[in-house]
Amino acid sequence: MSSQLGTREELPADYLDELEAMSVTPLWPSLRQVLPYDQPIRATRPFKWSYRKVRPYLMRAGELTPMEKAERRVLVLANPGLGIDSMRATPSIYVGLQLILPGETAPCHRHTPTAVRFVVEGNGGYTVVEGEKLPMEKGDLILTPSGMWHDHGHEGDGPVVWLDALDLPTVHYLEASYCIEGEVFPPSNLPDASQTRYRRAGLVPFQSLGQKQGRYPLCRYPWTEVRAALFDLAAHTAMGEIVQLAYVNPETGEECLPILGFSAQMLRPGEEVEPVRRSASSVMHVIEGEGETEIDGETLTWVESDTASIPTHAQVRHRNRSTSKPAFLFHVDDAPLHRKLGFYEEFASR
Ligand code: GTQ
Repeated sequence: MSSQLGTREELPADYLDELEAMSVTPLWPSLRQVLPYDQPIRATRPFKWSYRKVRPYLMRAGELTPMEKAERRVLVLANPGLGIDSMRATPSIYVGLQLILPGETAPCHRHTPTAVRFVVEGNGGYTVVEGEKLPMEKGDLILTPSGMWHDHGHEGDGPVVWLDALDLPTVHYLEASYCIEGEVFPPSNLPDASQTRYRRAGLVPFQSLGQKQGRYPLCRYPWTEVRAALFDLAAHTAMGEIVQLAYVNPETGEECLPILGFSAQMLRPGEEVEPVRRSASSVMHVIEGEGETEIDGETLTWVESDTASIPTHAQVRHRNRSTSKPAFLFHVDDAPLHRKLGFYEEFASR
């Protein structure tokens, strides 16, 4: 380790002024801010948003702001450690709760950021991605990859709410975030690809081997199937070992999307698990159940539909508080980006 580094105060004022006039700055006084020892400096706080608390304000937004004035009626879950205006739950993950009321439509657009939706409550919502109509039932994961036209609608009764997760912070940071408005695609009458082309793991349409689709092949992952698959995995996994399934591209087996990754985890009644400490940041959303998550020594308690931020490099422990019912968590992380950038890491427990 190098010895104590020099500070700005040790430098002559005229020297610093002349550097600044040239838009030049010395590195060494700030070096440890950008290259700290052993672990990154993390502004992101372990933080939980209670759905019970936020929901009334989302419903109020439904009264205060018509869809024409919102385009997307969303309350953004902004991590207090990152500054509420930066609209980030973690350095790379944007999440918001979107409300759509019966009969409403959210206009068709496409944008450079990639979005996914995870349905929180209500029936009858749908997203159309370039003509493919994707039903949105509680727990379903719906993908709208970068550049694909999409609009939302609601044909049922009562409010429909979903959690949006976007890679917006990274795309915006790159000064590459923008959106184009378009005409609504006429939805096809066909069921979505999760019900037709990709019914089971390990099976893909034969023709797809010869000619990959230009577009992302599967934009809906129904919760009923993910939940059943978690039960089957749990039946053959020792207690205390992690029961978690990653959502992947059925044609390549790789992560669905370039920046953010998605997975679903089951905690059996009374179970406590400690996932491996990882370099990636994440957001967890409670699909079902009640419990608590300890993040770097801070305990967040949670119930159904709550959402929480987990900083990079955090030590995490999840506990299902119920001794009779399973709990299910949906996770969004930025591991795909870390892997692409070559610095994804998992650490042995301390
Ligand atoms: O539904 O397309 O939360 O464009 C933020 C930006 C949702 C959407 C958000 C968006 C959308």
